[in-house]
Amino acid sequence: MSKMNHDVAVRRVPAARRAALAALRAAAVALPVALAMPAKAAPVVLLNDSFNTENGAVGSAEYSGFANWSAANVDLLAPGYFFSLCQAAGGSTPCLDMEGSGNGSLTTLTAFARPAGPVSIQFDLAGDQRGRGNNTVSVSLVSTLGTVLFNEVFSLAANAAFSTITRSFDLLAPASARLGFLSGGPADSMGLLLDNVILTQGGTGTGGNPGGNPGPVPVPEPGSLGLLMVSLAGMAGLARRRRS
Ligand SMILES: [Ca+2]
Ligand SMILES: [Ca+2]
Repeated sequence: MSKMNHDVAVRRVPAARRAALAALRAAAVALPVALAMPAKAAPVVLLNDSFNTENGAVGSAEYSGFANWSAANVDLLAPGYFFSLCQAAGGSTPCLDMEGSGNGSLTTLTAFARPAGPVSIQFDLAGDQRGRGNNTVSVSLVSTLGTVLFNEVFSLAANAAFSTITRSFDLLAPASARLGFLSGGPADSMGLLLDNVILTQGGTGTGGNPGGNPGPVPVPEPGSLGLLMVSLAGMAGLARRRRS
């Protein structure tokens, strides 16, 4: 095609057709961009504590020698001290009774310095297994400056077996924060049972069962997926027009 003929051809293309072609060209450009988008960052496990090796796996009342936690009024339930309660709740490894001689507390020794972005807290919680009601556990993530970044109070029936609870949320700003568990309810030396605490940056946890399940497989963001579909449709349309 000579330059003159080409210019004439361009002028004869209706405006709507030119706009459509421009959109298709844009989509064709967007396709490699969509494919080149980095995969969603893999979750980073900041803490994964089964309590299984505490105190040489020997149960202890008012245990405070935790590897990862400062603690008060928390019982380590393991062979030698009421391990049967963990088992009654469906567990097979040491767990914690969140109420020792009084309501207890656990706070991570580490203040986790985190950028803004998603954070997940996961843990297994069970009833006290001794017929006591109204026991609670308050779960919190509190910055070293005292800002409460997350707080929720959980309550379970006395006979409730372990269930895995996961909470995910976004840190709106960078923070250095500690994870804490605080029990409440009637002071009767019987509290909710806790096990398998997992703190994750950037996604959900790695599974609450002893041994841990693989984390969820990352899927493309809806935004990039939509862009990809638009691009593929555009390429297909362009190919059809070239054939016709
Ligand atoms: Ca355990
Ligand atoms: Ca109690």
